[in-house]
Amino acid sequence: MELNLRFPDGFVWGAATSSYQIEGAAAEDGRGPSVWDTFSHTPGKVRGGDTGDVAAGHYHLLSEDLDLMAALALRSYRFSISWSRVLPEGTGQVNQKGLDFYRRLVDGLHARGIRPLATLFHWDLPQALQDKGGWENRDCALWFADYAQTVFDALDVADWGTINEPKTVVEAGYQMGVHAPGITDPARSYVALHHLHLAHGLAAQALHALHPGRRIGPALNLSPVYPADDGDAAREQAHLYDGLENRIYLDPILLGRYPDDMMEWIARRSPMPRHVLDGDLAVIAEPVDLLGVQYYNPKYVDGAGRRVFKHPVAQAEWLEIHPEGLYDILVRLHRDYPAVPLRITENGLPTTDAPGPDGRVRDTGRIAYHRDHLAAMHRAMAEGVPVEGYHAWSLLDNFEWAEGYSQRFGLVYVDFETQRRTPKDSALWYRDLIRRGVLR
Ligand code: GBH
Repeated sequence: MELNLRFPDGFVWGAATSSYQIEGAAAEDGRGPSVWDTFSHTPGKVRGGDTGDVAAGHYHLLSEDLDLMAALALRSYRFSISWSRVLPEGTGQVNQKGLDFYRRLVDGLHARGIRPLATLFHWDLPQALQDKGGWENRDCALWFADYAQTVFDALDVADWGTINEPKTVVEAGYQMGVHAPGITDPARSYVALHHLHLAHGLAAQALHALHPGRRIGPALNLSPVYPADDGDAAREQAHLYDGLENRIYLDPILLGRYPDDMMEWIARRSPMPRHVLDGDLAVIAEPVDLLGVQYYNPKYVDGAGRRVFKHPVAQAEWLEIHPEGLYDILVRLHRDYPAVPLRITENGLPTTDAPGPDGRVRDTGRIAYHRDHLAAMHRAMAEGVPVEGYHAWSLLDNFEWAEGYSQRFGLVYVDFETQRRTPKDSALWYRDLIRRGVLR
């Protein structure tokens, strides 16, 4: 069925990546190790023993990848900066070669008329800082603000993202231990959360002080939480889980406070409340200029607080497919929080499609996924939700963290033996959508 949904002129169509997932060149040109180098080289942590040592080779294929973005008609490219490429020790001496790589990237984007959206932190903390306690150390927020100032001054970028998905750092990095730094301690996880929030706020303050007119915001992965049935118990559990999934990330930044029910819940499990010092929330609530929303899946919880699945699941078993969840989250953001331009900074699907004999990658499932989510997003926009752009995750197949190279989220297929890039059918579909401005 034809949808015929028109998007506003100037809608920011983009794609997203992150440094450790695509760059490779892990030990080249002075880059220092990050927690993900340590983690991926620890046996048993990543499927198949995969690492980001080479990844999609983007560090060496920069100009080819820039041309690819232009060929796909992208108007925006969301990438992240490897902190330890710029500051190998995390603080102190700047590595000019590392900074130059991002200068070439940004210049190359401007030359092609593609807007950069630079993320400061997509999980690859310098190992030297982890050795000093990482995000559990309050100083980490100050180290982050110093690093942020270095790249703010060096790069001609108007739009900035602070911390990618603090929830994933908290849950995967500090509770389940399936991401770096591999900790399994809820008590410590919420201390890290507070310092991630503080880091965000300090960087936002620094940008506003040093470069008025530029914009900055977080990139939060949000999931609408629905009760799995009509009972009171499920409704109560859904409210609790909404706190853990969404409100503890949104409220401090957008409302200047941790939710009361969540602070009680956290206080029973973590010393975190003692780490919230006078004045911290004013820093964390530095007004943001844009809010990055990353949407993949909803959550349903039953009366016992168990997760229940109600929709088809992708190759990634956590990724329950429910496009209406994007509509729900957008409408809720517009209702519950002060107005701020929204950017979908990630949304995407892994598929197993590979080039056929004719070289084509027929990833019809990915096309359907993006189409359905864009239709849901368009419906929210038609009701007044200010969404200014959408970034598909991801431009390229890449290192999918603990899943290694076994899950491919790219619009572009990457042969990890040859580093050859092949735009999938979804990439060509997306290019045509961008050119036309109408979702069919
Ligand atoms: C995003 O995370 C990331 O920003 C991006 O780097 C990543 O490649 C992309 O999505 C696709 O995954 O939930 O127990 O299975 C999305 C949220 C949180 C989903 C961690 C996978 C793994 C632990 N992710 N989760 S589990």
